[in-house]
Amino acid sequence: MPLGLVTSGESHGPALVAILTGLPAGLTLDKDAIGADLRRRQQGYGRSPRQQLETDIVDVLAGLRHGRTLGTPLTLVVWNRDHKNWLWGMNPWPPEGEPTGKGTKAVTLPRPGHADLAGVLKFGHDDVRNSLERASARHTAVHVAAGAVAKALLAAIGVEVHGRPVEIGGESTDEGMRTATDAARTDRDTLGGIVEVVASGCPPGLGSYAEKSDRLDARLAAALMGIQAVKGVEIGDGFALARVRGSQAHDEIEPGLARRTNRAGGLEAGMSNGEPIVVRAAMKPLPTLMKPLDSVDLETGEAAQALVERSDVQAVEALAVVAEAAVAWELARAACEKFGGDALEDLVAAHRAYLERIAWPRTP
Ligand code: EPS
Repeated sequence: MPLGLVTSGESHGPALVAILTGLPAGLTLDKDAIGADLRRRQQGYGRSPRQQLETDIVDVLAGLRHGRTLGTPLTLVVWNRDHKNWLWGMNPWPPEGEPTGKGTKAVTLPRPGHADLAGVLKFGHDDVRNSLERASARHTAVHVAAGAVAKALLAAIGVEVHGRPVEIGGESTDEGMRTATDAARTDRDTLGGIVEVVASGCPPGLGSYAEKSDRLDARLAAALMGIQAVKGVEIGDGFALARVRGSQAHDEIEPGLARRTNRAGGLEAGMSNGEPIVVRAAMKPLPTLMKPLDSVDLETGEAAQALVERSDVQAVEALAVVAEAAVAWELARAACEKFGGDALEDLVAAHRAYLERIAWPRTP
C-alpha cells in the first residue's frame, strides 16, 4: 500500500491533525523521539514568544496499540495550547456571548509575501484570518510528527536523515547567524536562510526515471518546495553544476562501485545511487514584519500598512527540522513503494533480499 499523509488544522484552532495511511504493521514508535523532534522544531534563535506558550506533544487517536502500528490509519494530534486565548475568535462553531480574547476583529490588511491576498481572493473570504490560519507555518508541527514516524520506518532499513541550517541572513557561522538575527530583530525586520538535509544508508534504486511522478529528485524537490517560505531547492551541487565542464561535474565510479565525489547529491536520473542524498532548501525572509510593508486595506481600497502580528524574526533552524521530516517522509514513501509489505518484517526482508541481489554495499 502506498504511504499517504493528510494534515489539517489552523494555527490558533483547537489542534493540528495528521492521518498517515499505508504504514506497515509492527513498527515501534517512541513517543519521546517524536516529542524530541517537536521540541527541536520549536527551538531556534529567531523564534517568536509564541513558542513559550506552546510545548508541543503528540497524542495518538488511532492506528497504534501499545506503541506498535496496527497497519491501519495512524492519527496524530498536536494540540494548540494558545487556542485558549482564541476560544471566541477561532471557535469552529458560531461563538456565543460577547467577543473576547484574540482574533475577534476581521483582518483586512494583507501582508506581502504571505497567503493573505491571493487566499482571500481565491476563497472569497472577507477576513484574511480565514486564509492565514491554515497557511501559517504552525502546521509544520504535525508534519514533523509524521516525519518522526517516517524516520522510525527508515531506521528499520538502516537509513538516517539529518537536517541543519547552513546559512541565516547570508551568514554561515553560528555567531554570524545570531548577530544577523539580533540585528534584524532590533530593526523589526526578518531574515531567511538555507538548510541542508542529508540522508545516509539509502540503497541505489529508490525512485525511478520513466515518469516525473516516479523520480525521487522531483519528489524531494516538491516535498521541500511544499514547505512554507521555501523559494528554492538544490540537489547536490545543483546550480553550480551548470557552470562547470562535464569532467568536473560527475562522480566517477571506482572498483567496488564507490564514488570519488558526491556532486550529484546521491541522485542520478531520478534514482538514489547509493551515495548520501544531499538536498538544500532556500527560505525567503518571513513576511510578517514588525515594521510593516506597504499594502492596501481591503475594506477601503486605501493605501495602508500590512498586518502586524507576533511572529518569528527567522525560522531557519525550524525549517531544518521540517525539511528533515519532509525528506524522511518522501524517502519512506519511496522505500515502501520498492519494498512493500503489510508487516514491517516483510519490508525488512524485501530490503535485505534486494541488497543481496545487488551485492550492496560492495567492498573494493
Ligand atoms: C507564524 C507566526 C507565529 C509563529 C508561528 C508561525 O505565530 P503567532 O502569530 O501565534 O505568534 O510562532 O509558528 C508557530 C506557532 C509554530 O509552532 O511554528 C506564521 O505566521 O506562520
